[in-house]
Amino acid sequence: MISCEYNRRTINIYFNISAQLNANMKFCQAILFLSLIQNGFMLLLDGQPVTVPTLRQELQQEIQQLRTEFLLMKDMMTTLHESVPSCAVSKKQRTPAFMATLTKSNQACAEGAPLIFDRELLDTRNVYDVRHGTFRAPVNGTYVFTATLTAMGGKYVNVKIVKNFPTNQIALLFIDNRHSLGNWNQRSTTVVVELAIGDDVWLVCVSASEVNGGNDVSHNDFDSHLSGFLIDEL
Ligand SMILES: [Ca+2]
Repeated sequence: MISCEYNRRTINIYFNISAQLNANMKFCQAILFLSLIQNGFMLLLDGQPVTVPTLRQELQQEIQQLRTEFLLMKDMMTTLHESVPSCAVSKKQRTPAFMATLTKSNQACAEGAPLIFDRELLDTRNVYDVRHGTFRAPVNGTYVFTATLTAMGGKYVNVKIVKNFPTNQIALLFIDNRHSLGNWNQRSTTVVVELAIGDDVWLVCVSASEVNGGNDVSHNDFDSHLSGFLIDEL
């Protein structure tokens, strides 16, 4: 506490942190300056008379002490972060999210076979296995998956999104161009599912299909793709 006495009136100033200390010190010194000019003045610090230079020195020492304590606390926080990564002060991990495309033109897919999106464009938490076309949930939570498929004219596509087992269907994409030789079609589906950590999601061909993709820096590169992300961790 700093006490400035002026005409029998006492102004007490309390401070807790160094930022306020600087402002309070200037305020108190201003009161002292005005008082000396007009009516005479006595300044007490903790009940003892002090001069301005003494007061300044006391305050500078206190500021230095607060700075030292702040640096010590900063070191303690760093140590805590390194020793307990999962605690509240740790850095937040990135949200799981991936995006992959199909690179092959008119990719054939047999009944019961996986449809593998083989060009990975995004995978924030290493959740998508581009070799097998599978997503694996890194945490319990609610996830969104979107699949987009393109069929050339005359082609047929019947593909499902599955969870953990080829028989456990959670979404379906169907395109029948067999009687429409000149027309291409592109279709999408989006599904929202709850997954437990370790659950797998991938695409399986319900019956023999031909899905169009591309990898020649053209619009065909995005004919067919699969993406997914976490929206709410449980
Ligand atoms: Ca990956």
